[in-house]
Amino acid sequence: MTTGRPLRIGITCYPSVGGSGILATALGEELAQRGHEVHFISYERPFRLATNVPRLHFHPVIINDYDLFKYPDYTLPLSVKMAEVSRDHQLDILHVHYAVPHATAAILARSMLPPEQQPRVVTTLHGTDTTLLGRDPGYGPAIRHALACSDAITTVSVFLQRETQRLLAVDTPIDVIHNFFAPRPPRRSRAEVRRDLGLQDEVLILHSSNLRPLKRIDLLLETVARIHPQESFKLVILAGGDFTPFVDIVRRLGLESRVVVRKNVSDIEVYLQAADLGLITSESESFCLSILEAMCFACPSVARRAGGVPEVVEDGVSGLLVPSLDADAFARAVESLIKDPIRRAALGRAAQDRAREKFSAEIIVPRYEALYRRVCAADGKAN
Ligand code: GMT
Repeated sequence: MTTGRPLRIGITCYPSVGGSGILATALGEELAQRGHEVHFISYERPFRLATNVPRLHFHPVIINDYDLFKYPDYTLPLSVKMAEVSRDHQLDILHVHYAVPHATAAILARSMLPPEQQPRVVTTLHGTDTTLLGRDPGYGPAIRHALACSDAITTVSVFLQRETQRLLAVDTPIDVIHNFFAPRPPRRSRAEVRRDLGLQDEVLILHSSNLRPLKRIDLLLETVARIHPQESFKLVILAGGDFTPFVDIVRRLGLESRVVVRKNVSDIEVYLQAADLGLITSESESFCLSILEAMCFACPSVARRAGGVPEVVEDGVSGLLVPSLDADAFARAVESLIKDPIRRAALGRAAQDRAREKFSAEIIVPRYEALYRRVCAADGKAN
């Protein structure tokens, strides 16, 4: 339960499969459990958002399709809905996850309201909103403006804090609040899931991502094709995107019997508890929630040493980090853990301890609450 009066918090995020939406959803649920009123505002109900939870509300943004527009606009209807929810529910805070277009919409929403009805705007940057869109001349100035107008900015890693300062020249202090993951009890047993996947003694390697180019699915497949012996593992890909472009690579590499793809899985815990090893071949990650999800189930990952990943995984202690995007180096690291179940289990235990000590809801959610109270106290709104 919260200390101080419960807050009224609006949260906007992408509702579909993706780390920023998962984090925002979990944060909203945790805040509601701690006694705050939480209002999600998005074009769809976030896919992991529980129903029938006290103090948790969802407000859909309706987008009309006008022939006049070549490209449908989301930012304006979103800002109108944000202003409406802020006014009707007297929001203290509008917390937006992923700057584009959410932060811009929040700033616009706030300026539509009279001063006494304006919520404080907190923007959490998750990754490519800085590292990709922040570099784009068509977006960078708008992102910088929205950040400058936000009452607080957070990033999910020190890496992303520095990149935001470097690429967007932001003067406002940026708080680093790492991600957390609050696993739900799996709805099926490990043995059952492994049986369904056709597994016997093979090591289950798990990859979970939206499959975008930055995730380097080509390298992931190239890596597993180089693991010896091939019969020692199966790779399960939890795909939050279209896998069709990679089917030919699977065929060319002769991986048909080694790779299982599951699409748009919402109860990822079912697979996390069945996995032995995570494999992430992304060029960069500001944090990599997928690694943390696996850590919570004592499953260590092999990943590239880049971006914010070293803040999550200590190389050789709670996982293995590979210095470059090299399929052989990834394959040797994975192979070493396939062959050494005792080391794998030790890394997994350390990963789980680290997840609990550094990246649990108990540690992270109070940091967001403290931030909300700080920005509200700045104008005497909530104490
Ligand atoms: O930034 C993105 O590409 C999308 C975003 C998402 O919604 O999954 O991913 C980012 O946010 C996640 C949650 O904070 C992080 O775990 C991911 O590392 C980060 N992705 C990148 O930095 C590429």
